[in-house]
Amino acid sequence: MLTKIHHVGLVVQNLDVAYRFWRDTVGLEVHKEATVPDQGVKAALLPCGETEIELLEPIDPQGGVAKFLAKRGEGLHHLCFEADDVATELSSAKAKGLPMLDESPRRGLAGMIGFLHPKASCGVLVEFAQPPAAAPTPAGIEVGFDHLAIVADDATAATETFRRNFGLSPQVAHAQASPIRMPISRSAIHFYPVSDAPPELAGIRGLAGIGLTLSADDRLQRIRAGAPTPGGGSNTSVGYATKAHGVLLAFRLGDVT
Ligand code: CMX
Repeated sequence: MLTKIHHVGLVVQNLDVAYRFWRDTVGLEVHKEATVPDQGVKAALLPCGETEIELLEPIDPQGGVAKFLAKRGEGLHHLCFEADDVATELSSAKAKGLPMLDESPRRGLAGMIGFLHPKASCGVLVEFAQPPAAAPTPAGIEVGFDHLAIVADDATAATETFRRNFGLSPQVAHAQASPIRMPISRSAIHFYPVSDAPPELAGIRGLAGIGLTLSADDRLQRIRAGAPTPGGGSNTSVGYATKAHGVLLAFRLGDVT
């Protein structure tokens, strides 16, 4: 079973530079940092509510992450679901005929992991991870993970793919609306059709942005001061108003869980 979004992977040029935004401005803590030679990265996990932000700095110029950075620049790279049994999830994906990158689990920063090919999920690179032990959400966190935004030519077809592949269901009230919201645990994936995506997400296909919940307005002001505001958005509950390290961010003030 897939239980939640374990992390969202972001490619950055340099971890130490990225920490200035994600740790020092947003206020996340670096929970783990390690070099993962077989993935060609130095990587860090920063808890954000019950999810984590994974920063990936390429260390192997021939690796997939280095190629991604060269072609697309810094930005959202993959979505990782937590699995209670990663081997079972990989076998089940294989049995469904999905294109696989890993047919059996291997060790990664987040525990035992395995990847599906992006072709399996509307161009979105998806990982499953089984962490070593169910880690409780750290206390005192002031920033939560609200949602991940995906833009697809046909958002309804994309949600059907995510239903088939990962067992997610659209929230009933959102099934005919835009975005279509597919909840998982305490967060959600929002699917926008290209024809009705917010202007900030125009021209993007696949992973498009993330929404964070902040417990205090002064943190929002700090983030705004620390990163440019492409759309000039001023509303705290709507709009991908800040872009940092290639990632469009939306904010909502509320309780962080
Ligand atoms: N999301 C979606 N598509 C991606 C992608 C990504 N993150 N990275 C590459 N692609 C696409 C490319 O755009 C390209 O598409 P087209 O053929 O339509 O142009 C295609 O995949 C091939 O890209 P490439 O640059 O030639 O790269 P490779 O085929 O060598 O590798 C991939 C791509 C996804 C197979 C490889 O990166 C991979 O095996 N990834 C899984 C492992 C991984 O990403 N590890 C890093 C994170 C580790 C961790 O979380 O611990």
